[in-house]
Amino acid sequence: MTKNSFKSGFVGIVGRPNVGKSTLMNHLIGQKIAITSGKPQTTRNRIQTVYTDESCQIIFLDTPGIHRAKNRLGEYMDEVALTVLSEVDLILWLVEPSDFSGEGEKYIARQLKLARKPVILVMNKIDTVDRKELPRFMELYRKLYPFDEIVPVSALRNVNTDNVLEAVKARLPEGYPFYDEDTVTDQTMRQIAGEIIREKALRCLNDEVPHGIAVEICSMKERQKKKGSASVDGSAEDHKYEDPDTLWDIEANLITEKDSHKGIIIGRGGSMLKKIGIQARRGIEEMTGAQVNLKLFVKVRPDWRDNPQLMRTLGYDLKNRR
Ligand SMILES: Nc1nc2c(ncn2[C@@H]2O[C@H](COP(=O)(O)OP(=O)(O)OP(=O)(O)O)[C@@H](O)[C@H]2O)c(=O)[nH]1
Ligand SMILES: [Mg+2]
Repeated sequence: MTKNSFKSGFVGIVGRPNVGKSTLMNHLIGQKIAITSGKPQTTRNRIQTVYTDESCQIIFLDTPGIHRAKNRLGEYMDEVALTVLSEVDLILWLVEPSDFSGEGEKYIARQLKLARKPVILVMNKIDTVDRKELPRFMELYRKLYPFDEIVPVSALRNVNTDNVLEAVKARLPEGYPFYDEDTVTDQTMRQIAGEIIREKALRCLNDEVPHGIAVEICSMKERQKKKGSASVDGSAEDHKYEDPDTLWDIEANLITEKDSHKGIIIGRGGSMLKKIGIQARRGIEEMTGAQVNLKLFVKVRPDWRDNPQLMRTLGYDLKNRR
């Protein structure tokens, strides 16, 4: 491989909350790394993933949705997203297909102008509208910013996502790969496990409860199962695991801001916590390919989203950004 025949670079995925940034990134790399949910402000940190083929390597940086922050965690998330604009070779601005563009869109357009990078507008969720409307929506966005290209897609239904890859490839600089071809993400198993637990909590809970949740992995240890022993829960379904000899013991805290939320998270007779725990265990088993023994506890940390010290311990630290 010569340098001239290969392209590589960093691509930031930005936009308002809930427009499908993480869903798109997962589809582009063909693996679920970033968690997704129907609730806005799901992604809280920058999440790097790597796509490699024979002609290019694209390093995607998924970001928190840019929004009007209501607490320090929100300010942190906006800062993470805006910092990415200066770190990348190319930007994907994701929007939903509509004729609405408000202060949020104008703010993002201003930040893009300051960044002075090539920008591709990705109009996502086209499965939710009449296709005949798309040219009109695109025209409205074209007035906001001189995009290098506009690509309509449905990340959820995997429609046109190859066109995003092609549009990115066409604009990547020539260069060597930054990572070996087996590298998929910068996230550790511990971080991904924590995010899977948070995703299940986000999806199971309603109203304002999910936004105040954080996950703390207290311990995550791998051990060899004793030969001939049945599964921990006695189901003896070890054949379903890719790695049937390994068992992960995980203890984690679901952190919440209010005592009243603690009761909701635990649920009647512990039913909600059990539901979140079962879904999270299955998700982590898919990720590790091995059996998981997950113990979940609920802890109250009043107003942690406005407490820089607590935020840092929960993984939201600009100086040591993950
Ligand atoms: N109908 C439809 N829904 C989609 C599409 N892409 C994503 N979604 C849904 O939109 C919701 C938000 O998706 P995410 O990928 O979490 O959005 P995000 O932009 O990463 O959100 P934040 O991390 O909160 O900024 C989820 O319920 C997705 O299933 C799409 O193409 N069509
Ligand atoms: Mg996201």
